Amino acid sequence: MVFEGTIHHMLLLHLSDVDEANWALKFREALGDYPVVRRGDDFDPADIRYIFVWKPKPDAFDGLTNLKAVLSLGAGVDALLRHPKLPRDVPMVRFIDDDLSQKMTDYVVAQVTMHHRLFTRYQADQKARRWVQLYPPAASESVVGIMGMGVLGQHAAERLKALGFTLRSWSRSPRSVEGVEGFAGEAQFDAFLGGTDILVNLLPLTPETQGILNYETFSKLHRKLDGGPVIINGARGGHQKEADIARALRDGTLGAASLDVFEVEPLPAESPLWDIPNCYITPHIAAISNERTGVSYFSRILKDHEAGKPLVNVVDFSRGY
Ligand code: NDP
Ligand code: OXD
Repeated sequence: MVFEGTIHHMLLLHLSDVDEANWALKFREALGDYPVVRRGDDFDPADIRYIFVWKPKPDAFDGLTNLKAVLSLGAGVDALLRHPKLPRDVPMVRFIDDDLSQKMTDYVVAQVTMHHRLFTRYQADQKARRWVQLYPPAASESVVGIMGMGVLGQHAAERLKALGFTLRSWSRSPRSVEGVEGFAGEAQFDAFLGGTDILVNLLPLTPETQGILNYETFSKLHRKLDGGPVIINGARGGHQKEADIARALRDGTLGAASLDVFEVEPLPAESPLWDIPNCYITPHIAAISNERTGVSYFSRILKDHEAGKPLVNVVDFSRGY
């Protein structure tokens, strides 16, 4: 592939909290003679055509006057969209990847099956040396409600279906997926919750979905089984009200919670959630972007775009995802 005037076409990496040097190495291998630079390198910002970002600093977009696309390492772009200097006239491409979907599904399946099999209850019994045979229901008798029926929600639904769970979903627009009862929009939210035993959150964080995992939501869930309803949040901490989760876990409105994301990350040491036995905490590791597949995905997008093809998986700024 020939890039006209290569010196004026560059990819800039601006990644925080991940191994940027390694990503740069892999991008250089994949892109050949297409220049790849990092923040500290000597380059003219006007030469940057693509910026690949994760947790960008306030000056990330300064001087990038010839930017053609913002490439997001994250599948979720909520933080990026809140960046005060994000150029709103430049398209943003988010990460969509089989490896990422598989990892998120692994997380969701692990948590759903753990709660379905009453793990919280048996762990407490084990600690108390108590032998009480309480039979978990069949998978088909447990209704898993997935909020967010996009790339990740649909992937998780397929795997949970194969395990025999009864499934329902909630999205912004109606979604028709075989074997999944679909609900859409605010008007159907309560009906969706009313039949859900185990609630899985895979929504993007937008002004509409902020704080959606709150006490009122929990009190509308269905599960009457030992322990009560369960929530699993693999999406964003901004979706949840942690004070409400702690209260609901303590008063029995919720039976258990699996949380991968938090209002403040890292979760502060003084958070009450750490000490609640039926709260299962993981440090935002449900689905970490893979360097190999990430470089392959974004290199393909960059090369195609340089060759005149349209960008794919472009974020809709008006929807916020
Ligand atoms: P998608 O954009 O593919 O899917 C979003 C889904 O949410 C769509 O079904 C959409 O509805 C629905 N939705 C959006 N807004 C609303 C609303 N107001 N009411 C009801 N439904 C709504 O996203 P992905 O599946 O790729 O990713 C989901 C999120 O997962 C990401 O935004 C990110 O925050 C999180 N994530 C977390 C990771 C982790 O490690 N913890 C890793 C990767 C992602 P519609 O179908 O009508 O458009
Ligand atoms: C993502 C994440 O959005 O890792 O990809 O949270």
